[in-house]
Amino acid sequence: MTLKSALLASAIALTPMAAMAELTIGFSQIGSESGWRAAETTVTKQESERRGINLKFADAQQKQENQIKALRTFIAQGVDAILIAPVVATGWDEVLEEAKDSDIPVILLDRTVDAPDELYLTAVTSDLVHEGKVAGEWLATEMAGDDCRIVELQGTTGSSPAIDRKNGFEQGIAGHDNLEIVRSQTGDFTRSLGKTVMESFLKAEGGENICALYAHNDDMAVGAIQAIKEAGLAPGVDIKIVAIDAVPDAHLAIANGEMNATIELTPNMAGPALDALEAYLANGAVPPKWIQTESKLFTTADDNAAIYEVKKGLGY
Ligand code: GZL
Repeated sequence: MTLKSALLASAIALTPMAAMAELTIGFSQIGSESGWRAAETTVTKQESERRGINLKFADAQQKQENQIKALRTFIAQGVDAILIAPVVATGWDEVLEEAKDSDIPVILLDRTVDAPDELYLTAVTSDLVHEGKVAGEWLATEMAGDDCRIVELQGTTGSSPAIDRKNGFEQGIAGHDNLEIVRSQTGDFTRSLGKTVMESFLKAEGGENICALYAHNDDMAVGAIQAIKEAGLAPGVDIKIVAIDAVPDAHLAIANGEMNATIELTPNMAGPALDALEAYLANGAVPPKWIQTESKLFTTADDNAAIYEVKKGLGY
């Protein structure tokens, strides 16, 4: 423990609430590419306010260079800690070293980085490979041996969820020779590009030759649903659809028979992150390098209309 964190720990130990209330934390958010991302931002601000934390928020507009600039600004300002959702997995070593040299703990939210783990305090994420595997296994069960030509909408190129969810899905369908991924392309986690790329899949393959869509997030799936409808096909029936996030609009699509399954990703990564940070700063409790959030499968068997009503007011 460095002198700075020792002094901070002693200050917090003496007046825990007041000291937490004086914490200033920099948050480098990717942007607002999806409903889930918007919810994560909302929840992070709520969790910070609840703890009396002064949160400095920086929206990177999907650009890594903007995140690196934001981190350097936070370091220059001498913040007490940094939260970052890293848009891609590589290119962080230098700026994370700078944060470490300044004794500023960094916590990763919802995505990981290809960097030595001593450069960050902990990562709060789901098991992204497991999410993809659950999606693949769901489709294998759903198809029950029938042939199925699958198209895949990948997340942001080079991001850990795009890499891991693709690998996980391939693990989930492994051994099922009736399942084949015939097209796979990034939709960058957005509805608009998800729609555009799905239109190109339908044109290239012919809608009647596509059995299922696997999208790395619900927003791309919702965009694809629009494309499938405009092609005169029934999403959820002519083309089975499985995705990840479990945002309100995914539950609504499933309730309406236009989508078949989604895997939930909690938008509350900040709660566990700030709890770990509080314990670290207060008494030097070093958290595990990975704080895993749970993943739950939702299908047509669930009361998606009711779940939609609950979730739609939660900041998505
Ligand atoms: C996954 C997260 C992804 C969401 C998308 O942990 O990084 O980013 O699944 C978001 O909705 O764009």
